[in-house]
Amino acid sequence: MSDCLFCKIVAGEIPSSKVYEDDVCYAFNDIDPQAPTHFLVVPKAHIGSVSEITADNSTVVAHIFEVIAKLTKEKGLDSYRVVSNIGEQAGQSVFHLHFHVLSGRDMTWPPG
Ligand code: DGP
Repeated sequence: MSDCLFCKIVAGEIPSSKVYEDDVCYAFNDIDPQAPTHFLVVPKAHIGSVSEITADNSTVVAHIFEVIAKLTKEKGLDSYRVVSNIGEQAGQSVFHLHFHVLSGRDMTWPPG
């Protein structure tokens, strides 16, 4: 999508601090980190949110979770949180599917 912030980051049109990249997904550090480690993993192809996942595109999500498991192992993170906000009331501000990976501090439940 031409007006999507994360599509522009994936395309390299907006700079980002890259954590990982392959043919399917791109991971980069969050601009406003909420924990000592806070990166985002996004599909390269535009999907608006979890609510747009279907049988046709769900393999991308399985792949992203494999990547999260790999990256967190590589970083030595054995406790972390994976979050995806869906819709404005839940806190979604960028409407391109993304998974927050947060680690390095005590976390509370339920989230605010
Ligand atoms: P959410 O609110 O769940 O949609 O998360 C969007 C996240 O994206 C938020 O934690 C801040 C981050 N973010 C917004 N704009 C940029 C940007 O230009 N660069 C980077 N690296 N992160 C961004």
